[in-house]
Amino acid sequence: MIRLSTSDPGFARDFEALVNARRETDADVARDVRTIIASVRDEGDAAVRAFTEKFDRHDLSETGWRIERAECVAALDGLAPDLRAALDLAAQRIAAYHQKQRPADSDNTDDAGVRTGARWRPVDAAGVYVPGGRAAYPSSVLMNAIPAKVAGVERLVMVTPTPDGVINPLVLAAAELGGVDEIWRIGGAQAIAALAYGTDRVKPVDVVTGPGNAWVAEAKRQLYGVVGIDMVAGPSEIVVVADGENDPDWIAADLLSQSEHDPTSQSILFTDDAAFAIAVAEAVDLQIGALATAHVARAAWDANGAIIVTASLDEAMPLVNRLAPEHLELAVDDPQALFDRVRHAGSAFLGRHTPEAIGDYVAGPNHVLPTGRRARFSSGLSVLDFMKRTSFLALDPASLARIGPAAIALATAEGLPAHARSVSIRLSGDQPELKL
Ligand code: HSO
Ligand code: ZN
Repeated sequence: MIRLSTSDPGFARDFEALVNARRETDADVARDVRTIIASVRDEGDAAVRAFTEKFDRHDLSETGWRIERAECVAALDGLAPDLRAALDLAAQRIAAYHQKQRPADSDNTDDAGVRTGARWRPVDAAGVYVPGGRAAYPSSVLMNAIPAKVAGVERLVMVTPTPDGVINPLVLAAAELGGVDEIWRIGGAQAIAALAYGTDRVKPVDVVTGPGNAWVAEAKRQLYGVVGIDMVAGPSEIVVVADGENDPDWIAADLLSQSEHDPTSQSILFTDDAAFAIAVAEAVDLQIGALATAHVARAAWDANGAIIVTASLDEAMPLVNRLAPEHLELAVDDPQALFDRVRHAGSAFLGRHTPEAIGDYVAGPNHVLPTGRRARFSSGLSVLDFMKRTSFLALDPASLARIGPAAIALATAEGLPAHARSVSIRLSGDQPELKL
């Protein structure tokens, strides 16, 4: 963890180093991923099966390629009642929030008599990637699947690796609640390639969403264009802006909630109270050892954690905007005043009683959010990621006569006479001669 203060002489340089620190894996996976994608494109299921055997250590022809619906229903029915109730609450609240994101179509006729508008429709098929191992989160299944279903996607496909053949029943239960239509026991870059190109077994989809490891992220990046993607996600991060009136234990817990995700996660505290900064650092050290995830949280906090003391919380806000964090907590009495100054953040958590973790699970907004300063130009996963817009226009003789001459002028200036002619041929009056 580094401690900085805006009053330090070298602050500007140190802060820029923090902003620019690369936490995403440096492993050169691009070449391996390119090979995997090419094999799946050329050899289809045979390649997917071979990569699954190599990376996940099971033979799909023995374990089966798909997980049947009955298995998901059984997983859901088998949940402990309190966990079932929690998952139900999460699903309901996520669905309610995302329902309000459904975009409105538009249809207007302007002063020139031209009718213009836009119509939104869902993609036909979407694929959701769900990691295996440590990051196999049922909450993420809901966060990806529910917006797709709210958008109206008819075929929602989930892919998830089952290393050594082991399936996570919580993920299956969440898939059932989220309305997933098809599940394949495949993962890694080979699963993304199968979804993008399609194989004999796995029919292609139009959009792939969901978090994954470096191979999955790279496969999404390389296949973007063949298929739509939500974003390229990096390690989790949180910025907490807190005054000295907070309980240091609460704020320490919030910082650790993201540090425990991954050794590359980042947690940063801004405070205007130097004594509080020390109290939080001590509270983190006390709490960290008691976590079952201590090894991950400690690695992340040691390598990427930061506590930054500012002269005022106002002074912190431009620094927060520079970081454009995935999650931003504003732990003060009047969070709205600070929030009004936030320009870049994936999701903001307002007030002392809004821990980030409540948004990870049950509040309603999506927890798939831009990381690595991508909140400068992008937003969390939404219903719109599963929809696209068709614009439309309709003219009649009068409106074409009003705006057509300008199109002819521009077409002529661009040296595109057929464009000009397709307009002029419809206008009454003199037609330019077609010289053949
Ligand atoms: N905080 C993570 C999402 C998550 N947290 C899932 C717990 N489970 C996204 O940044
Ligand atoms: Zn989380």
